[in-house]
Amino acid sequence: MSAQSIMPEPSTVSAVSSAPETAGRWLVFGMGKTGLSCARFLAREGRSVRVIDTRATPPLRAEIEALPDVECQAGEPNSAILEDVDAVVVSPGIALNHPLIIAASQAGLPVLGDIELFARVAPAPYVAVTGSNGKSTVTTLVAEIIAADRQRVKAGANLGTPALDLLDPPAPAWYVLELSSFQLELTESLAPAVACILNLSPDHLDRHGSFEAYRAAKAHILTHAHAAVLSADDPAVASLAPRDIPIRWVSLRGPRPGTYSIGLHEGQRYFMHGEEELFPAALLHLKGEHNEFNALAAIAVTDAIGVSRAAQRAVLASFEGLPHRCRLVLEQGGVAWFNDSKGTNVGASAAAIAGIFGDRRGVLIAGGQGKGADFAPLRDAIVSRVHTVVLIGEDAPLIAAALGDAARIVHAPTLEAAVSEAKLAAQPGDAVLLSPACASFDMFDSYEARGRLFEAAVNELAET
Ligand code: UMA
Ligand code: ADP
Repeated sequence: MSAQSIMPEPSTVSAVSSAPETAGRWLVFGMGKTGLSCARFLAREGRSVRVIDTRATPPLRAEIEALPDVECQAGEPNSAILEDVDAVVVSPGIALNHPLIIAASQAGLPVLGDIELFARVAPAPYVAVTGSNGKSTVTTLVAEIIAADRQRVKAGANLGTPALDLLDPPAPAWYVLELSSFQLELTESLAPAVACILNLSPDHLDRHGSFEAYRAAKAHILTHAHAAVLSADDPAVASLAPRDIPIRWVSLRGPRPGTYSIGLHEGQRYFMHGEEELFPAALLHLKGEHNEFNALAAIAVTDAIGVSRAAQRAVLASFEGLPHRCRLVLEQGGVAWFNDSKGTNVGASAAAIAGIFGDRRGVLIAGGQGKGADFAPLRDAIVSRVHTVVLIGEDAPLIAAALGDAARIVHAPTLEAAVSEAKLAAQPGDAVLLSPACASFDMFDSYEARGRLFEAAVNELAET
C-alpha cells in the first residue's frame, strides 16, 4: 500500500458544533492543563462553560477564570451541578468512577475527553502513539523526523502541550499525539493516520481495576486508525491487530519478512526492514535494547507516512534522549550514575535495568507509589545484574517482599540518603541507576522533581 493511500482526509467537521450536545452548557471537570485547554477551546467556540475541580485551590484556577464567559467552582461537586449541563468533558486525572461522572452517565449526558474534541475538529492528519513505556521517546523521535523532512509538525497531548492547544493556528502538515489510557478511554472519533502501540504491561491498575480494562482503554487507538505500527514481541499488543488496515510490525527477535528489526551483517548490527539494511544500529546514542525498539517504531511510523530515510538517519544519529530517561548524570571513581526517574512502572524499570546493567553490575534505587502493581517481575530483572537495591517511598516494603533475597536490600528515608547508600555500596566498574518502578507523588511533585533532586544529590556527592 502506498504512503498516500493511508493518509486520511483532514476532518470534514470544521467545528465542535456539529456534535449534537454542543447547543447548551458545557461542564469541564478539572482545572489542570487539560481543563484550561478545554475551557479555552470551548470558549473560543462560543460555548457557555463551567469548570469544576474537587480541590479547594486548583492549580490553574486563575488562568481559567480569566477566560471570557467561563465560570469556575472549586471543591467536591454536588450532582445538582449537572442540572443545566448538556455535555461533560473530563480531565485525564479524574477516575471515571467519580460519583459525578456516574451521575452524568446515568442522566444520559455525553461524557468525553479532550482528545475526542481534538479528533472532531483536527484540520490536519495525525499520528497517535501509545503503550505502557516509550511513548514520549517515540513521539519525540517521530516529530523530530517529520521536522527533519521539512514538514510542519506539532507534537503533544500526554507529552507536554495539551492536544487542544496544538490547534492554535497555523495548522501543521502533521500532528503527533502521545496518548495515555486515561485519554484513550474517552475517545470515539479518533482516526489516526497511523496508530502505534509499543507495548502493554501493567500500569495504572489502581484506576483501571484490571490489566484487561487498561488494555481495552489503550485499544481505542486502533478503532478508526488508517494504519498501525505494533509490537510483534508483545502478545498483549499483537493480539489487538485489526484485520482491515495495513500493519507494520516491530520486533527485537531477529529479521522476518516485512518486519522492522535488528539484524547482523558482516559482524555489524543494523536496523532492518525485512531483508533491507536501513542504518547501522551504532548510529543511535540512546542506551538499551528498549531504545533500539523505540527507534525501529519511529522508523516504521515515519515510513508509513512517507518520510525520507535521510530525515530518519539525521534524527537517529543526533537524538540524545529526553531528560530523566536512562540519562548518564556523572561518571566518577569508575562508577556511572544514571537518572531514569521516568521509570514509573515495573515494565519500564525492568527495561531500564536490562539496558543499563547489560555489561556491568551495580546498584538500583527504586520505590515510591506502586499504583497497585505486582513487583515480582523486578526480581527476574535484577538477578545477576544488581547486587544492592536501595529502597525509598511508601511501597518500599512491598518491593522488598517481592525481591526476597535476589539482592542486598537497604532502606533509606530520603532520596538524598539513598544516593549516599548507593555511593557506599558501588564498586569501581559499577553503575548506579535510579529507576523507581513507581510514581513519585508520595515524596515529590512529579517524576521531574525526583529526577532533578537525584541529579543534584549525585553531583553534590561528587564534590565531597
Ligand atoms: N485532580 C483532582 N481533582 C480534580 C482534577 C484533578 O484531584 O478535580 C488531580 C488528579 O487526581 C491528578 C491531578 O489533579 O492527580 C492532575 O489531573 P489533571 O487531569 O488536571 O491533569 P492535567 O494537568 O490536565 O495533566 C493531564 C495529564 N495528567 C494525567 O493524566 C494525570 C498529563 O500527563 C498531560 O501531560 C496533560 O494532561 C496534557 O495532556 C501526565 C501524566 O502523569 C504527564 N500522565 C500519566 C502517565 O504518563 O503515566 C497518564
Ligand atoms: P512513556 O512516555 O511511555 O512513559 P518514555 O519514553 O518517557 O515513555 O520512557 C519512560 C521510561 O520507560 C524510560 O525511562 C525507560 O525506563 C522505559 N522505556 C522506554 N522505552 C521503553 C520500551 N520500548 N519498552 C520498555 N520500557 C521502555
